[in-house]
Amino acid sequence: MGKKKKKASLAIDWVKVVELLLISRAIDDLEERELVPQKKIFYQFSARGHELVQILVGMHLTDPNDAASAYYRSRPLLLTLGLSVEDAIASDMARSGGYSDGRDIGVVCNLPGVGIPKVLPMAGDVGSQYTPATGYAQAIEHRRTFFNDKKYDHSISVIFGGDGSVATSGFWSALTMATTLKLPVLFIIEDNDYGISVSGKLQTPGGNIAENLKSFQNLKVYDGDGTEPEEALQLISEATAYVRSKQGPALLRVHVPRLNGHSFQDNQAYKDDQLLEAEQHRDPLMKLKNLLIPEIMSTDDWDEKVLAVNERVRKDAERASERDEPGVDTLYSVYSGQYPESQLIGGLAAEKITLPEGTEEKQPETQRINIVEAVRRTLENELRLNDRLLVFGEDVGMKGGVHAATMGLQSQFGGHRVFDTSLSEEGIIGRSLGLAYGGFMPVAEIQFRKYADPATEQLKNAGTLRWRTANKYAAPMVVRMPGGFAKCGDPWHSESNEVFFARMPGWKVAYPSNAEDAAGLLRSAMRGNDPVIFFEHRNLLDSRVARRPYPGDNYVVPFGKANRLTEGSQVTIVTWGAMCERCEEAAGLSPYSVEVIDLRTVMPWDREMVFSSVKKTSRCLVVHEDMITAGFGSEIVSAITEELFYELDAPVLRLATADVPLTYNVGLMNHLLPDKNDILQKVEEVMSY
Ligand SMILES: Cc1ncc(C[n+]2csc(CCOP(=O)(O)OP(=O)(O)O)c2C)c(N)n1
Repeated sequence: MGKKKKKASLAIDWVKVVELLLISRAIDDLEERELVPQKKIFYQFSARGHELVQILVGMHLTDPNDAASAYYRSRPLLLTLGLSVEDAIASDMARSGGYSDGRDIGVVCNLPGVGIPKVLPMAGDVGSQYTPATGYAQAIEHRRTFFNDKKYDHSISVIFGGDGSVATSGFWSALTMATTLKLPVLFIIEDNDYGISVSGKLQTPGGNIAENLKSFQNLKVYDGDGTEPEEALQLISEATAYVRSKQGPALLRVHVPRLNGHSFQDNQAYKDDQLLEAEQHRDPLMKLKNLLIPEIMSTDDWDEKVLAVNERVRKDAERASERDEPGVDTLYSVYSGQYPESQLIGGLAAEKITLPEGTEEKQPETQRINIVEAVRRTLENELRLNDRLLVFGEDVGMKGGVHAATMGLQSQFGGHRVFDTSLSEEGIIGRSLGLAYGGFMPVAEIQFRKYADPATEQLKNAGTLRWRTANKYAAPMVVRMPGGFAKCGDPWHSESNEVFFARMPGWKVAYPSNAEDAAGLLRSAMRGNDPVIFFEHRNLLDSRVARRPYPGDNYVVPFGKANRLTEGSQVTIVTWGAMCERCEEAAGLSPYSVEVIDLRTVMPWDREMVFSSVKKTSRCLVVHEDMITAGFGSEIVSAITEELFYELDAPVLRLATADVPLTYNVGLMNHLLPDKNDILQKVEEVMSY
């Protein structure tokens, strides 16, 4: 018996490794040979060639609070961490249960371990796995350092990706976060030289990310062959031990072959025969067999195992196919209150932490404050109330934010509660997801609404998270963002475009028009269990008209509850944000009796109040600042027309900005924005029918 083999046999349960690898192969075989051709499965990605590394990593995730962020080729990892074969196949067949209860494709995985290592919810976008998993590492770090929580003392976050994924902005954003903050993250790059058909040399110069990152500060780099059992084990043991020892992040690149097409449909015509054959010679299953036979297993043992595994997988597949079709009970449910129970992982609710509900009764102070101060005071109050609440973003720390809404909070609560981030919006929102998974309430600032664009992928995924994991995971968070016109406009700082978020399932959207509502809505959002976009209109931040007395430390404004600004009987104006002031002024000057409704939240919006007002007036005008085409006003007009057609005496009209951005030139900007004269004219028009 070779010396090397003895060492390997002592270090890990190789029989278990074999068993898991055979199970993974048997599932791939069954799916490819039968279930896909029979059209029982539509998406099939084989893990052949990648399994050994994933299984060995899975066996090193031993801490109850470890987390892994997986990939569509990660089934061997999930099987190692406890996924049942039946669940794996049921997910692929879109049957009930599984990862998503039939909502998502069967390779987009998650495994919500509570008190055991978990697999964070994957998303279909390559590269999107990196920043949430790094945010989870920040949660680990925060818990052990500032809560002195011993349960997280040795926990780590592990992220899997392919050679193609190292070109994504998510990868670089996460790498920056992990290395600047020295977080307990292990990046594992399963490098099979191809991203579908594209060479790894187009993803990073020379094709080897480990080589290129050797001089990256605060990053320990490992590189080796992911098909050689002992070498892979050595690398994985060292890399996981390094990250567990709190020395900082590490990156492990393992070279593996992809022993099949990218997915079932891919025939690999872009690889020549020589390469295809050479890849088969690197099969880790064969290398494992050579290592274990005869020292640890006999050939008969091996063959018996193969038969037993195939038999078991076939039985589990039958059970999976006998499972019910998923039900429709919660098919439309995207918010927390729409499910009978709280999510298993994410935010305070999953940890059974409850905050006071708050009250709609005001306890107003005498002095009027502006929106900036209302936001600052509310953040301050909630930071005091809830030690899981974290405030972060670009410049929110010592500077107090470019709009001064976090002024003084860092010195009061410390740099661990109120902190600056690197300049990556994808990082800010991805981190928020990870922090939420780790049991925190993230309150992120995006400096200007337009600069949320780079975070779109993470924002969308945060919104659909609850739905696509069938309420297993959720990421409640608040994302504050100033937008809209100010003393001048421009295409970058003045965008409103709230409709974009209103169309992202799972998000609630607040757009306060005054300081009192800002305090109440922000508090509602921070004590809630859903993700919220919180607009802070630039022109209202310090405006005289938006000032109100601070309504008290427990004051909340529920979402979906509009505010009637003026009572009227002849025409209803529905509006929100900075247009409220203009509509109210126009109502005062109008010869007609005008009812102005401030929606306060556009998602959800108060259909009840709007409909009852329009029933009374029979005429309606919707006014908003955002561009007119497909703006949120279109939704309101459609809803009123559908519901109240026979009650209307005139078509429901819209007044909004034309379909161009606002301008730097003040005269041009004012020309574009609806003003009180435009509103009066439009009221006249709606009354003229
Ligand atoms: C943002 C995004 N762009 C494109 C795709 C389509 N796509 C899916 S997998 C893939 C290749 C990824 O290659 P790699 O990271 O090397 O992983 P491998 O498949 O080789 O394991 C592409 C382009 C995607 N899912 N997401």
